[in-house]
Amino acid sequence: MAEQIKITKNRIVPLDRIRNIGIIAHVNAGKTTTTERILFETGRTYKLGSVDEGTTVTDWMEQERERGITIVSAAVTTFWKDYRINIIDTPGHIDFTAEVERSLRVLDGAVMVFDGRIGVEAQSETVWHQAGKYFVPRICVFNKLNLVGADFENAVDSVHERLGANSSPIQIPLGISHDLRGAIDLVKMKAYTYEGEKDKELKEIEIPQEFKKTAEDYRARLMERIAEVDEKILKKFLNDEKVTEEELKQAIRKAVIANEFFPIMGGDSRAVSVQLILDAIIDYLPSPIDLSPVKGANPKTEKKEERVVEKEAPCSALLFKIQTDPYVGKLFYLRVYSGTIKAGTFVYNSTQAKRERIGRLLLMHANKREGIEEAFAGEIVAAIGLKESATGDTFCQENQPIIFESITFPDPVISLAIEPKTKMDQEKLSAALNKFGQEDPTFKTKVDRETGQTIISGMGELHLEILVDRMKREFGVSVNVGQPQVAYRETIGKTATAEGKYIHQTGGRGQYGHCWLRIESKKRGSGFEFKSEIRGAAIPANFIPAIEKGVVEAMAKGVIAGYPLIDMKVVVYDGSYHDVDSSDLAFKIAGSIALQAAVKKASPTLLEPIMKLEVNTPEEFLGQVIGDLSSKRAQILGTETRGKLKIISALIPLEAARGYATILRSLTRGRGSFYMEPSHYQEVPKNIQEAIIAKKSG
Ligand SMILES: Nc1nc2c(ncn2[C@@H]2O[C@H](COP(=O)(O)OP(=O)(O)OP(=O)(O)O)[C@@H](O)[C@H]2O)c(=O)[nH]1
Ligand SMILES: [Mg+2]
Repeated sequence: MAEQIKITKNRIVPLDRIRNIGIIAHVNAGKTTTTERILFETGRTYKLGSVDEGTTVTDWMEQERERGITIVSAAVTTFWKDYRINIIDTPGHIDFTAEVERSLRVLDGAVMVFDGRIGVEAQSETVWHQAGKYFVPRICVFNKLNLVGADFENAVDSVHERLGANSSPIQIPLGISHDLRGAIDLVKMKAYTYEGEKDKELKEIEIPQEFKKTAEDYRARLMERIAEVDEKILKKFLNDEKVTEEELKQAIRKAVIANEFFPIMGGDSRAVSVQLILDAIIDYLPSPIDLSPVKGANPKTEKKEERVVEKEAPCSALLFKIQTDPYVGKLFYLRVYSGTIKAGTFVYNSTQAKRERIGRLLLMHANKREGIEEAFAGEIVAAIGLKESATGDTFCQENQPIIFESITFPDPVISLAIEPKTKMDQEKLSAALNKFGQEDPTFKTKVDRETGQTIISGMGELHLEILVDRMKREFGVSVNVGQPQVAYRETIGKTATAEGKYIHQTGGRGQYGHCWLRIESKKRGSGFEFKSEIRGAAIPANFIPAIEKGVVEAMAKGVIAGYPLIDMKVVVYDGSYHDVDSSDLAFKIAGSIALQAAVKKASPTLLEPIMKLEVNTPEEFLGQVIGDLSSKRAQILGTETRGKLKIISALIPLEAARGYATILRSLTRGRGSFYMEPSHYQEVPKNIQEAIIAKKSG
């Protein structure tokens, strides 16, 4: 049974005492470790868990515990000094980027964790910009400063250099590596120390003599950076007037919330010093009201509208995640922005213009939950009982509709053919695929027209491997798995028009669907657009959605090699109908026929995923590594030196980068490492294209 717990006896706190925080970072930086220690320090867990032993609260899935990585983001609630802190621990692996994206969409602030031995890494940059897209205020934490090779100075510089962020430490470590024993707070100008990882107490002391000069220098730098963005501090700074602790704190807070300043701190995430992170979250990251009012658009008037973040306002919420749960069915995660949502009542899904009943409401704490009657502005809760709502939908009061900006997810880049081992597995497989499709917007599935095989696609090999593993464990499905394939796309090169006719009139009621389509190429990454330019009565308006459906279905199937068509605009501009014989079905088929015909005339072409690649290698192997990349259709963007390593940035087709881990290992005798993530889609060179199409058509 799912454990029932009392998460929050005193969950209702004033809005300015709520923090909705995400922990985000490069893979393996220490997010889960930090979260676990936070739960320990705040008394939510009595025994400190460890990623390495598979005993943390937030990595609760079997696969997470076995592999020591985070796969799904987990929300936990905790209390610190009368503040309620809701934390979402996110995965770092790029294959699970959807989890980060949706978390960032609904969080008010983030703690960005970096490895203090390396500084800002390639993926840190990606996550940083992802957070920037949603304007999420961030605190930078460098952890693992207790380990050999930790270098705080270098880490601080890397934030400036690689992220271009206005940043400065608000705390510096007291000692480094084996000698790390606390931190110095540059706002209070006090030191905080502890003995070792087992120590439960953080003691405030005067700054030790040998650290005074460094602390003063760093404080001067902090003042300078804050003066750049705060007039009041600037004035005092120029006049050499004293700035009080409270004034500085308020100025930092204001600048952080405005995304104008990013405070840096650091330490050991496995020590009592994470209390300092908790204090920083309270002091510098926004509460829901700091971000009030929230903005959206009225679906009827399309005018911009706002909602004040308070309990009494008209309700509004965003559905950011759906998760199937073995005990209660589907959990729909909502961020409530304004007003109050009550269990057992109807809310309006303004994105789909449908009413939905909220059966129950739950507060989540990793995989534990507690039933509640009402959810208030500022909260993140899970609802049960919704039927048709999808990730990214807005809920609101029906007579005061608003739609918030939805969430966009990247396209899958890699696919895998799977085959159920027995007939019984087939049925269970459908259930599993259905569930994964709903939970995970970066997971897609389809049946290959020629082979009849089921093709699943996702963000990377690890992503698909985990899903196949979950099929086995959660659904008891055994499947044969093929080799991973690159997920190509199709698009068109020019405008074309074509006719689609589906007309059968042989006694009784016939079929009559007829339309003319014009298709136009769109900018890469801009997606699909459908428009009707039908004037007069060529086709009655009620059949237009059926044509669109036919178009969408045909696009999903592809035309030249069976890969989905993307980045195009489809306009229906003419056609005809029959009073009796016309139906949705006939127009849908006509739409599909017209689309296929038009694409054939529009210079169709294949697109392939291009990956952003960063390789770290000792200098002695630089030549070989670059040589190898050049032979793989890679485009070298540049090389730089970081410490003893050379860093190569490149763009490389995913197809050419397969098996790169093995290749790099042999090229660099195991001393090189790399990071890769999807960048964009690009046209496949014609000669390769022909080979792919030939292979596809047998
Ligand atoms: N000594 C030390 N080890 C740490 C610290 N933070 C994390 N670790 C170790 O680093 C490894 C990765 O830590 P995680 O907390 O799983 O990292 P993560 O960022 O959650 O990883 P993903 O969620 O998979 O991206 C584990 O072996 C931790 O024990 C730290 O501050 N000090
Ligand atoms: Mg983790």
